[in-house]
Amino acid sequence: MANKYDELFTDIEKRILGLIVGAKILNDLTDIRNKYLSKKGEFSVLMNKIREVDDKKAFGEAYNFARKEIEEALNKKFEEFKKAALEIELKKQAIDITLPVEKYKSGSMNPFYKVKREIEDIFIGMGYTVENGPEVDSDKYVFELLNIPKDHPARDMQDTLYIDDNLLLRSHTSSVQAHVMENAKGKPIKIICPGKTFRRDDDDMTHSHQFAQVEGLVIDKNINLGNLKATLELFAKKMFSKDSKIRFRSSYFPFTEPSVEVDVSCFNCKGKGCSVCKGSGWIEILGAGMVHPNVLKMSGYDPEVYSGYAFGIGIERVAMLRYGIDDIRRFYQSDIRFIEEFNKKVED
Ligand code: FA5
Repeated sequence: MANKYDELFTDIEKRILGLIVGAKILNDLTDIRNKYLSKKGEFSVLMNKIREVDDKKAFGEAYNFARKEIEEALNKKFEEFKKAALEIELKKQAIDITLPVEKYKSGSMNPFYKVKREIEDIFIGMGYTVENGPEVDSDKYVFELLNIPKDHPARDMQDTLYIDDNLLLRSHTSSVQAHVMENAKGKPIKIICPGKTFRRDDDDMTHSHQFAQVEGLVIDKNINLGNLKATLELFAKKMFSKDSKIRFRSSYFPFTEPSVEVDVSCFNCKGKGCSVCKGSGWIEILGAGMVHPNVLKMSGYDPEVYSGYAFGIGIERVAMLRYGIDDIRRFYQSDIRFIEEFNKKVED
């Protein structure tokens, strides 16, 4: 409420309020506070005059009223400055969500390895274990223990790369069969062995001098051709499509008897005939057969008690069919555009 001492404070209050309004930065306000409102500040010391006045209560009220107005104006301005400073800071830190995102580059797996893993998964699902075998092996394992003695014409079909008279780059993963049988010491076997193979083949769209196979070997009592067929049929259905069919064509491998080439119904035309299957409706993917009694005998299994089947699947060929890849050489050229394109296809 107004009283007779109000005027004592009017001028100085106006001056201080003017300074507050004109303050440009936070420090200006601190200076004002120090200069006028600190213990010995110009405004604070006016309180000392209370000693000289007759109505001390009214003087005190007028002083406090003016001081409160100054403090309120000062605090308000402090808040304004703090808010402005915060806004500037927030703007600096703000994320511009309209900026284009930096493309996240993730690597892609070569389709060859995708298919290799898929093949492994399918057979693991059927109870097979995955074995490894040497890529450089001796004549004994690559040929002799597979019933391919020296000078056997079957060697010509797989003419391969020799390190010396005895050591060579394996021409098929079948070389792992005798190793596995040796280690199993007459016990039942159910394995697959994926790996690189090498042949002195001329490279073309479907042949490479280095390629990969998955060998399968099952040995136990009462294993028959029906088991082999059922296994490969399931493999084809899981690998290609549930409508896939397989066809056995009789063939010849010295280490199996009977021997078969296995075709799968063309995934593209469902057996009607198209350019992918060259009009036949079927595509060859592997060689297989019942393990030859001589092979069993040479590795310590009695063929009267044990029987078994084996198969050798060409991994690149399966990958080509699975993803419609037209040239086997694409797998080895490390062309990132090919791999990225393939990745898109799989994810679509
Ligand atoms: C063999 O290699 C036999 N060891 C398979 C086998 C195993 C038969 C067990 C019986 C029992 P073949 O030479 O047909 O068979 O090769 C098998 C598969 O390997 C072929 O069906 C094909 O998919 C692939 N293949 C063969 N040669 C090449 C090559 N040069 N380039 C790419 N893939 C090939």
